[in-house]
Amino acid sequence: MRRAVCPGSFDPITNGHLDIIGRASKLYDVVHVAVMINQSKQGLFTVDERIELIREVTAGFGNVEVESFHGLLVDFCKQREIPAIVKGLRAVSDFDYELQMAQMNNGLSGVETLFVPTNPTYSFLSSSLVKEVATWGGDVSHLLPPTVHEALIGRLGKR
Ligand code: COD
Repeated sequence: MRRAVCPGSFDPITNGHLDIIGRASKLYDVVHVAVMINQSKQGLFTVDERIELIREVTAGFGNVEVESFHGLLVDFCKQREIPAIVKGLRAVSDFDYELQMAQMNNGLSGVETLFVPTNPTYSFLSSSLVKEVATWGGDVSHLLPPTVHEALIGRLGKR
């Protein structure tokens, strides 16, 4: 069984994330989506809400498992015998930090990182940018799956 993990904060999942997870799901038998818990970062959505949204929008792929993890990504991989991390690369600006993490993770445990070039339609897209634009009333409906967009508008409306 060939396994890989797509890790992230996913606060919330965007079409950019979904594109990478979908492409990984064609390359691997099982793709684990790991919502990594960062206690120093207050999210707009709780970890459980993010998991729920990811499960809903990845259900159609048929081979995606979603869970949260508190700790090092390499420990998540070790516990589940996952040899590969799949990451999307948006731009050269992503590369420096992604390379550092890939080398650190490989040095810590031997896990490999595979980079998938972003779909050009989503190369500027991040969860934080989507939240900022939506907060000020900008239209981000084309950048998120419909259920995620609905949840985002609902959450921002309640604040
Ligand atoms: N197009 C393509 N890919 C995208 C896009 C897009 N528009 N947006 C995001 N992605 C991909 C990228 O690969 C990105 O890395 C990933 O989705 C997740 O993105 P975010 O923004 O949800 O999450 P980040 O960047 O906050 O995630 C960072 C991690 C949680 C992966 C990282 O901090 C981590 O591994 N933490 C665990 C603790 C750990 O092991 N630390 C040591 C690291 S060496």
